[in-house]
Amino acid sequence: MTNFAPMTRRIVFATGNSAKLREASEILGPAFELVSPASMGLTEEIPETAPTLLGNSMMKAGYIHEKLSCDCFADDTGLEVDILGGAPGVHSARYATDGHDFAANVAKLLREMARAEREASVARAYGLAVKASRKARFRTVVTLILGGQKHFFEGCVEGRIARRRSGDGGFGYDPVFIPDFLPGDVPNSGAVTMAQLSEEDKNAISHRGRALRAMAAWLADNEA
Ligand code: ITT
Repeated sequence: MTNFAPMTRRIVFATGNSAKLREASEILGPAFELVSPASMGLTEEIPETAPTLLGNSMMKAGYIHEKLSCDCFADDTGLEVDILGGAPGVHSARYATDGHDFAANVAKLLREMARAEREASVARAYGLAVKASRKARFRTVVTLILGGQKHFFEGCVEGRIARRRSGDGGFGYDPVFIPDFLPGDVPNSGAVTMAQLSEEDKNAISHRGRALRAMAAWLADNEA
């Protein structure tokens, strides 16, 4: 009997964020070997100046495809907070500073939300029907470039923003994001943050997990 080893797809993930790369490798599993641009000698920052998540994910994947002429994918992720009118959204990486300062971004988010809640309570005192919801969502848009053609995938997780940080897993805004549901569609009654989940549990419910599993399923269906 002949045994065929399962094929591994080698593909460049157009990111400079090592936490994302690790998560994506876990989500996609051994069927994929993810390669970072840095490991191919491309160490400059990949531009992401578009006004939308879709535009930025296309820009990042397009940049790597142009430089390295290879199949690749990129994700652009934003945290959309209702009381902030959808901010920080596409500006999530550089919300507080020009760099990717996770702690400063979280501090600014909590400050801005406290300010918006104070404004809403003043408005309500004057009889205005102003909502002050801490509801939020992470949204990821993935652009895959395969044989020069673009394909798009999206993933989203609904939740709310905690009043203080908890947990040291994950990265970015995870310590203040409370997903509505835990794996298995279990309601998150204990207000567990994304940073308090194991990597496996975060990936099972996360925006990135959903978008990348959709990409992997599409590849399995559309390729020999
Ligand atoms: P690349 O563009 O190089 O991939 P980045 O960190 O700039 O890395 P994004 O623009 O997609 O990535 O993400 C914007 C920010 O959103 C990111 O810097 C984090 O602060 C936050 N973020 C992204 N994914 C997240 C996640 O899974 N959990 C928590 N925060 C996340």
